[in-house]
Amino acid sequence: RKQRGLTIWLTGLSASGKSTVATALEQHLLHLGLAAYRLDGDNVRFGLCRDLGFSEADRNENIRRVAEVAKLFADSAAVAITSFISPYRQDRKVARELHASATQGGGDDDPIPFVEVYVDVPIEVAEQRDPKGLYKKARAGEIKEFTGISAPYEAPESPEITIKTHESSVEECVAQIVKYLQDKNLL
Ligand code: GGZ
Repeated sequence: RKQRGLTIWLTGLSASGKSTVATALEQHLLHLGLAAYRLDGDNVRFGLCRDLGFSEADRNENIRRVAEVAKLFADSAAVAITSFISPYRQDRKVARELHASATQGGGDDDPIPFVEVYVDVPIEVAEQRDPKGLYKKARAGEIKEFTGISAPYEAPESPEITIKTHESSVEECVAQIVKYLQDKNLL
C-alpha cells in the first residue's frame, strides 16, 4: 500500500525545547530509514514567511503556511515535524483540520495523521534558560509582543502527547513520542 506520512506538530514557549526535541526526533526517524523533515523558524521565517513578524495576524498566517507545507510533506509519505510556538489554539485547530480533510493521493481519501505534541515547561524554566537573551529583552520592553511575557500562549487542552523537557532527557522525550507513534501504528 502507499506509504503514508504524518505531521508531528510541536507547540510550546520559546526555549521550551521544541527545536532540540524535533532535531533528535528527526535523526531517530532518519536512522529508522524513514523520510523525516523538520520545519522550523530557521528554515521558514527567512524564506517562505520572511514577510511576516510576530503580530497576532502574522502568526496566524505563519502557522497557516507551515500547516500547508507540512501537509504537502506528509502527503509525499514523509514525516513532517514542525517546531513553532504556534501560540493560538485556533491556529492549531486550523492546522489539524487541514490534515483531517486532506487526501493522501492514490485514490484513497484518508486523513493525514496529525499528532500534536505539547512541549510543556513552566515559563520560569524557559525564562531561566533564555539561550538567546530574548526573555531579558522582552522584560526590558525591547521586544514587543513576546510570547509568555507580552503576548499570549494558549496551552493545548487535549494534545496527543505532552512532554516535559525540564523533567525528562531529550532521549526520553523522543522515546515517548516514538512509543506513541508505534502504539498507534503510525510508524
Ligand atoms: C516569540 C519571538 C518573538 C516574539 C522573535 N515572540 O526561541 P526562538 O526565538 O529561537 O524561537 C522564537 C521564534 C518564534 O517563531 P515562531 O515562528 O515559532 O512563532 S509563531 O509560531 O508564534 O509564529 C524566538 C523568536 O522567534 N522570536 N520575536 N515576539 N518569539
